Amino acid sequence: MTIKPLIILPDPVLRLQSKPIETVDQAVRTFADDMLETMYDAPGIGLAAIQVGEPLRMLVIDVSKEEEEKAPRVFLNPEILSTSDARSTYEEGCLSIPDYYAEVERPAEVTVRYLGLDGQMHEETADGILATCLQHEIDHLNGVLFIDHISKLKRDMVVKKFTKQARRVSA
Ligand code: GNR
Ligand code: NI
Repeated sequence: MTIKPLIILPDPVLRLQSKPIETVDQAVRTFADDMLETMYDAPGIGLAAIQVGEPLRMLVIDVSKEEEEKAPRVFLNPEILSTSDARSTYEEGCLSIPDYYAEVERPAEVTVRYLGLDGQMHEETADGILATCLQHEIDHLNGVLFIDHISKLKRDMVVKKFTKQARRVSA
């Protein structure tokens, strides 16, 4: 098991379109384990493969509460089949945009189809933080970040701050 370094804004890698996973083989299972370990170490409640530099349609999620047992989930090639008209707002953060949080409104419920590590297709309707997290992660697979859902003024401020920070770090 390996903790992988996270890709941070404004790295253009975060804007790539991720590619479908063709077969569930040992390499895919090992990579899923590495992603889970990286997510728990961060810590975060979700992680998309592109956040560790792999443009693959894989995401991991664990929305269990601290006092509960761990509930690691792996979604391969997830697709949103439908969304509710009802919306919900959560304060979102992203491991690729450390220490920045903003409220984002999204559909309150989503039905997703995905390939599991068992090699089978699954369908599931999610609500609450799982619905929000699935949408946040599926956005990553399409090169979309949660700051794309806030005002341009706020987004420009965040991108500018992280661009300056990246310049300082590499200088
Ligand atoms: O750890 C995370 N927390 C979070 C909180 C609210 C909405 C979405 C998230 S996902 C985020 C981890 C991450 O960046 N996943 O891509
Ligand atoms: Ni994120």
